[in-house]
Amino acid sequence: MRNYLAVDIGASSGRLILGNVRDGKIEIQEIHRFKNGFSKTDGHDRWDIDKLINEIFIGLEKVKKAGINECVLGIDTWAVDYVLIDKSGKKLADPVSYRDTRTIGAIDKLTSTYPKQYIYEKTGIQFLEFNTLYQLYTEDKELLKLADKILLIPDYIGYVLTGKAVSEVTNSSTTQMLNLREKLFDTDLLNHVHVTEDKFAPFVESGTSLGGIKEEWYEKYDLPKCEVIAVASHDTASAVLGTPGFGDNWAFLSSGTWSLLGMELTVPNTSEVAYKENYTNEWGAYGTYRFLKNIMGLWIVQEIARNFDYTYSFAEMAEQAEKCEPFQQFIDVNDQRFNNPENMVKEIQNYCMETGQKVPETIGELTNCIYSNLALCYAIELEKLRRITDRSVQDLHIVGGGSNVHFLNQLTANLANIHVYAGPSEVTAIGNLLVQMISKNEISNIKEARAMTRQSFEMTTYKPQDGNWQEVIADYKQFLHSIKKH
Ligand code: LFR
Repeated sequence: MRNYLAVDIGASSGRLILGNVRDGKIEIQEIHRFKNGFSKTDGHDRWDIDKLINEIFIGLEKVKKAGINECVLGIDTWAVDYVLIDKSGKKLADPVSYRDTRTIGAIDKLTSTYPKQYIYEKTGIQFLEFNTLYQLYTEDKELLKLADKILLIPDYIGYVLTGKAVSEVTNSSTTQMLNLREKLFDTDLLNHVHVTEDKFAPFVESGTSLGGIKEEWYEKYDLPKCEVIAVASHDTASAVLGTPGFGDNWAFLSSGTWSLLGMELTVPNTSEVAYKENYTNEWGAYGTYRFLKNIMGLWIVQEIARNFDYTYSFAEMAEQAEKCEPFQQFIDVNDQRFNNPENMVKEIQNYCMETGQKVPETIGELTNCIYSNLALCYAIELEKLRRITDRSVQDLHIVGGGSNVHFLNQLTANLANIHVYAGPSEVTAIGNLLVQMISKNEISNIKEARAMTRQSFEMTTYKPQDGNWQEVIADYKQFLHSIKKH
């Protein structure tokens, strides 16, 4: 039996998950879990990338201790952020987080000389101020000059482990610098941010082998023999691969630090309406596209937890939220003020005060306020998704850590009037493992992989319940309309 290992690192935590195929089912086991987060150094919010790599080695040593001497390994992380390395392969600085303020105003600045819609038609990627395009635009020019290569986070980790540098396709697409038609970095866009194509490592498909771990790491640590595979290295790409959808009429909601709501397409949609609604076409593994919308997601809840000094677990927060009445206040969860405020609780309370609404005070009220408004946002975006793609969406698969929040799942089913399947929660690691298993011919393709996922992991179903949901949605839309006017 072959052993597969998913290294899955999100913005708030990372884990190493061991996977096997046994009797036609996928089995997973968590080996190691650790915290992640950015902190201010040298004037910017930065990730501690060395610490993350060290955690991978700790996890790998645990694997070896468990008696596993050989495994395949894949790495996925969040998107858009990068490490600059010099000619000798050394990092020039710790990577700046996409939540850093350096890119504020960058979209307007760049697109004042380069039409927005033109960029969209070329790349199919939504305008988010933190896209790599704007990060490079605002990057320290001296540092950029010193850089031999720009490696996105999972590619950098793969490089440190194996010595082989690549630009894996799923994550590369999130830079907003790939040309949909040429299937390469768009040189014209690169010129605009003063970057040349040779600063990127060779472009590879998901499933490409990077070879073994470098000898020097075996000298330093007691590691199993590993072959590293560039999986669908964008965590959302892995999550969508791991989503056990069936047929053509399902949407996904990858629920973690971000809520990514969308559909898998085989042809990108860069229509006028997709552009206006700022939907993205991120490239998936095996020729697919993730047509989706970024919604602020559980980041807000994570920040509330932090403001309360982690007195409450997420399960306790959900429990308290459920005891409160939903829809006590409307907020636009995607308002930029919630991107990285000093204090999330105060930010929410100020928002409610400024808009003349009841101010949430307790942990239950605050969490309820976020869940209620996330569910409203999901319902509205699903409506848009149907309209833009002209497809009927019958099922919604909620996957990732957020799929454990019963209250949010039920609210979503009610407001969106849709059948919700919740789970698996470790979907990203599962998607990571699936690409490894397909590469090793243990599974033939993604259709078979999804069928296996359906058989291997439990899902909870939620059916819409009776209620005045349409009225609530109408009130919410009116609220959004009114704040836009101000
Ligand atoms: C989710 C995610 C999103 C991306 C955001 C920033 O973890 O990867 O897909 O838009 O983080 O990288």
